[in-house]
Order: sequence, then structure tokens, then C-alpha cells
Amino acid sequence: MDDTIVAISTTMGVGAISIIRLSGKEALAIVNNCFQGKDLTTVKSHTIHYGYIKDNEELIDEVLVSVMKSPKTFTREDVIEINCHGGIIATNRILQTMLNHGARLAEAGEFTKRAFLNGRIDLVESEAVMDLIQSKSEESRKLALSQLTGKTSNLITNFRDKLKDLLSAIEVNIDYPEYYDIEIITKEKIKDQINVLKKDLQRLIKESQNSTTIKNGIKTVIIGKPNVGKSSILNKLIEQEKAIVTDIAGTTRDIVEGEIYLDGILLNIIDTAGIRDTDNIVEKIGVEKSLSMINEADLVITVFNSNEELAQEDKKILTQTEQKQRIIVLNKNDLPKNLKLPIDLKNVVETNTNTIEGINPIKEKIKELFNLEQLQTKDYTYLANSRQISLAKKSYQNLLDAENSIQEDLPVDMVEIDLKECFDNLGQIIGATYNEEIIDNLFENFCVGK
Ligand SMILES: Nc1nc2c(ncn2[C@@H]2O[C@H](COP(=O)(O)OP(=O)(O)OP(=O)(O)O)[C@@H](O)[C@H]2O)c(=O)[nH]1
Ligand SMILES: [Mg+2]
Repeated sequence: MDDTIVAISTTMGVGAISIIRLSGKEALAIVNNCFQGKDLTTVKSHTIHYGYIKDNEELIDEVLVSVMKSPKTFTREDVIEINCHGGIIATNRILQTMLNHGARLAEAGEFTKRAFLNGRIDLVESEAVMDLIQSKSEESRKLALSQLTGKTSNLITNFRDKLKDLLSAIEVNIDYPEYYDIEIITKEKIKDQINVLKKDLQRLIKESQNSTTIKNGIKTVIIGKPNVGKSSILNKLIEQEKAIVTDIAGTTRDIVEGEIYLDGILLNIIDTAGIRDTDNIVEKIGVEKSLSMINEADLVITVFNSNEELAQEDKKILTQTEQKQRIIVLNKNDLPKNLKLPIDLKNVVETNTNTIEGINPIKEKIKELFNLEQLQTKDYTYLANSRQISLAKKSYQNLLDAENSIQEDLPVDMVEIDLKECFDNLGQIIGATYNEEIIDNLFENFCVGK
């Protein structure tokens, strides 16, 4: 971390302004060497200066330079940002000039990594930086911001503080059992406290499954026999005639995709080819593709024609989607009903998707199944990704182990080991304890210049 890094922080392309950012001990000296204007080494921190960047004596571009001196910066190191005209050539030339004068090209995520290693932000907050950049919906932006402002980190720190108190109480009892003025911590008391922690952690893990929905949206696949109205459902959902709708069975041959936002959550919708046995090679491939989409889906909308009796294909579709989060649409309910479904099916919606209103009961069902209205009112104190959630699950397991050790009346230092492990696992979530390899992998997924 002794060297000074540089990267283009804005997207490469033609735009009004591009930003080249440097961080490190030599940042100020390097830029000053290439700057025609004020002597930047004498200016106050957090000020902006007008001038030119030059490569030896050749002027490259007219710029504004922001000088931000350590420690009140993103990386806690000296940070200099050069705002230049947003053309590819000028931006690249400035980058090259900085490299020629001793800066090193930053790796992906290296600025944020430095911010983490220098204690400016913790690991949850670092991940939130990337999530904020990549958020695709209003709800995912809110989730990332909640993490960035430290809500989740505070919650984890709070857990750890409680564990630390418990651990020190146990230790005092082990080390100084003869002092009778210290509170005797009985196994019952330890068990009670573990129970409280367990409940809180369990709720956090459960609620954090919401963050996957918020960040990635809901991948929705529409499945059914030919001609039941699948494409009509896609078109009505996205309010656009994207898929071809005809009364000829087998109209859709390949998947057709669309997107909508339901209560701020992204719904990726995939309309598929109708499932049936066919000799037509093109249609056959389409049917296989439809079936394979089921596995990847977060939600399957299975569609049936309520005017027809239950067919072999319908039964196959019901079995194949049994394990999935599923909505069963009995479509064409404007026609006489001839369909008899097994009685124990849940989440059944009867409707007519030839009308625009007919889509509403399906939308309502999706909101209900994914608790979308409730999601909106939550304060987004969730764990945001599988790394964080799996560590929380490990911590939960440590608490279960501790509880078991008490149940089996094992020595209290066994309980202590489980609780310490729990403390460390929670620490890894925020990066209070970390493994270098994991950190490297994590930041490699960031974009360059961030
Ligand atoms: N009466 C009635 N007709 C409907 C309804 N929904 C769709 N249809 C009609 O049913 C026919 C088939 O609709 P599509 O949406 O193309 O059906 P699909 O399931 O995509 O069919 P494939 O692409 O062949 O698999 C069209 O003529 C629609 O107008 C409904 O609720 N009631
Ligand atoms: Mg279709």
C-alpha cells in the first residue's frame, strides 16, 4: 500500500467530463509535476484548482484538480481527482502521463480496498459501495445505502458486544471462582443469554433472504400447454405487445423476455414455448428450453385453460413445478369451466387475461407471495449477500453448539470455545477479522477506479 495508484473513475466513452483519480503518498507530487497552474503542494486540503495537465512541455487538457489530503478522504490517503474533458483520447493521455510520473495503475476495487484496510469503512460497507453502483431498482439502492450508512454493521457489532460481555463473565468465573463478590454466572444464565442471541440472529438470517429479492429481482417463468394464454400474460404484465399472440397452438417457439417493477422490485419475466409432445424439431427444442427454465426460476406461473379438461401435459407441469414457488393460473374463466384440478393446490388464481384487468389478480398474488408491500416498509437492516448470510448461519450454528454443550453438561470452557467461534464468524462479516485471500477475491469483483 506504499505506492500511489491511479485509475479512470468514470465510464470510458465520450461524455462531458471524465475523472482520473489518484491515491497515495505521492499523489500530490505526481499531479503537481504535470500541472500548469498554482503550486498544488501549497494549497489547502479539500480545494479545487483550475489549470492544465501537461506531459513534459506538451499541454494535454484543460482541467480542474481536487486536492484532498489525508486523512479525511475516501481511502484515508492523499487523494487527487483530475476533472478533464470527457473524451477517450484526452482521458487516456492524462492517465498515461500519471503512470509515466510514477503512479501505478490501480487494480479493480483497489481504492475501496484501501478504504477498508485503512479502517475508513468495514467490509459490509465496502460491499455496499459496489451494490450501490450496481443497483437496478429503487429498492436495491435503498438496501445498499442502508448498509453503507452502517446500519447492518452496527447490528453485527451489537451482537458481538453482547457476546463479548457474556464471554468475559464466563472467563471471570473460570479464572476467579473463589471471589464471591463477582456475580456467579450459572449455566442457566448462559443458556438464557444464548437464547436471546439465537432468536435475534435467526430473525436476521430469515429477513436477509429478502435482500436477494431486492437486489436480484424475481426471475419469473411462465409455463403451460400451448394456447393457454402464456404470451397474453407476459404482454399484459409488461403492458406491451412483445410476444406474438394467436389462437394457433405452438405460436411461441423460443423464450421471450420482459421486465417490470412491482412495488420497486424488479420482475424478470420469461414467456416460454407451450409444453407438448411434438415431432417438429424447432418446437421440440423450444419445449426442452421451457422445461429447463423451471430450475432457474424464483417464481413459476403455471397456466391452465379452465375451459379444457386436465391433460397429460398439465399433470406433468404440475409435478415438475411442485417444489417451486408457484402461482397456478386458471385462465380463460370467461368460458365455461371444464377443468378439475387436484383439490389441495395452493395459490390458485382464476382470471381472464384477454382483458387488461385480468392481470391484476396475478400481480396481487406475486406481491402476496414475496411480501412486497411489507418489504417496502422495512428499514433494510439485512445482510446483503451470500458471503454475509453464510457467515451468519455459521454463527448461528456456533450458538446451537454452545447450547448443546450446556445441555450435555460439558465443562464451561467448551461452551466458551463455541461462543468465541461465533464472535469470530460475526467479525468476519464486517471484516473485523479477515483472511487476505478472501479480501483479495472480494475486491477483484469491483470495477476499476472504485
Ligand atoms: N377466451 C379467452 N381467450 C384467451 C384468454 N387469454 C388468452 N386467450 C386467447 O388464447 C389464444 C392463445 O393465447 P396465447 O397468449 O398466444 O397463448 P400461449 O399460451 O402463449 O400459446 P403458445 O405460444 O402457443 O404456447 C389467443 O387467441 C388469446 O387471445 C382468456 O382469458 N380468455
Ligand atoms: Mg405464446
